[in-house]
Amino acid sequence: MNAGTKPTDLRINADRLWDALMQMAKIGATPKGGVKRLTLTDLDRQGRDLFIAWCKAAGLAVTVDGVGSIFARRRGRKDAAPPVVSGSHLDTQPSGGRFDGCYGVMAALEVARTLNDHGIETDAPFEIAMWTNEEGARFLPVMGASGAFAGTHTVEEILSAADMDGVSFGDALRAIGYAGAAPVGGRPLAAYFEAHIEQGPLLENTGNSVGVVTGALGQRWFEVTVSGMDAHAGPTPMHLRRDALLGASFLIQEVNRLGKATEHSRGTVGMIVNRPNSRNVVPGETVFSVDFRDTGVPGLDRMEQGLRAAAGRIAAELSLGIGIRQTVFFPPCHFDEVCVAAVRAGAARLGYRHMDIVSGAGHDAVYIARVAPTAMIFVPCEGGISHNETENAKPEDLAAGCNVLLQAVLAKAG
Ligand code: HGY
Ligand code: MN
Ligand code: MN
Repeated sequence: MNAGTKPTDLRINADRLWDALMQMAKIGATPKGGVKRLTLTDLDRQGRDLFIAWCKAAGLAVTVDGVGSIFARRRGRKDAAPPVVSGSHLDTQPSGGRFDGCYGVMAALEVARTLNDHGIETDAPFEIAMWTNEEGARFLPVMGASGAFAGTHTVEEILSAADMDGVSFGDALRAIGYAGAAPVGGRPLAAYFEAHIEQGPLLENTGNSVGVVTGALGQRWFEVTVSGMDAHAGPTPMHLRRDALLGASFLIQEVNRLGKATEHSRGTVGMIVNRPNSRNVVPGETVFSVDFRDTGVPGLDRMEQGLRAAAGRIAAELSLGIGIRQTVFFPPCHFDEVCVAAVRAGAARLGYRHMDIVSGAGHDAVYIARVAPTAMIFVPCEGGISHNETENAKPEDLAAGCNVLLQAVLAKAG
């Protein structure tokens, strides 16, 4: 480090960070300016290859674990010590944006590049983590790889999951050449920090550049299967039908009503498959997703009970079978006080307007918080829009969040 450069004087290279984001956004770029880079597709492979090339150019040692998560390690003076880790994900939603996930991986890379620029040696090693399949858009469970690292899912559970075409996670992982040899989890981390866009409107509406994330909503997801009977849309009288899609429509209304019942609760149906999905056939089967979120488990329980009660009524009224299978559950999480304080101190020291905030979205940090002291850093995104191709963020806000990340990492890595 140049003599006289105090750690608090350090700043990341905002242009290099923006450039890395725009380079990565080219892989899976969509006509509306978003990114479609579904996990374990060839586009994901291209993004992973580019990320690894950048890590190697920065002198980092790269390993891949058994569910495809990538770790890029920068040596520390005490190299046997547990590493300080920062990262996020490179997979996107089908209509995703340029920043969700990618920002956290590129911000961690920018931290490593900045430490290199200034010849800084930290006590603890610094590692960048790129977690496979955070989004859960192609394979359940959501955040499956960071969950496996934290022991919330077995490796077998993750590898055996199948997508809508019946392709298994393990086969897709091998097909892109990222079935790594490193064990999944089971090693200590000194701390984990994840930088991410807020994906909501709070920071922008209150004029804050940085969100000090204190925790995240709990989530409970279901797959609902409504079974009726395929029938001809003409000769079949209305009162003799067992219309699965009609039953699903009443349940979908109920999910929305349950989500609206309190200020912090959320209820969403995002995915639906209707069979046989033919214009003149009464649908015999409809399968759809339910995503409940709340600040407390009692709220999740309330919504589950409401869903099951409504299903019982609708099944009886319309002579349908209705199956409800839980696919994801994690309680609300509270991040580590010391790590949260390091984020808050970094924002204050650098003079950024900041506020404490609870994440409505799940993140890999939610699972890593179970095995390591963890905190997150949010930056605003335009209009709070995300999981949308128009997702946008300002270079100066992305730089601010990355500068805070650098300070938090230095505070923990020594
Ligand atoms: O669904 C979520 O909260 C995250 O985007 N996976
Ligand atoms: Mn994300
Ligand atoms: Mn997302």
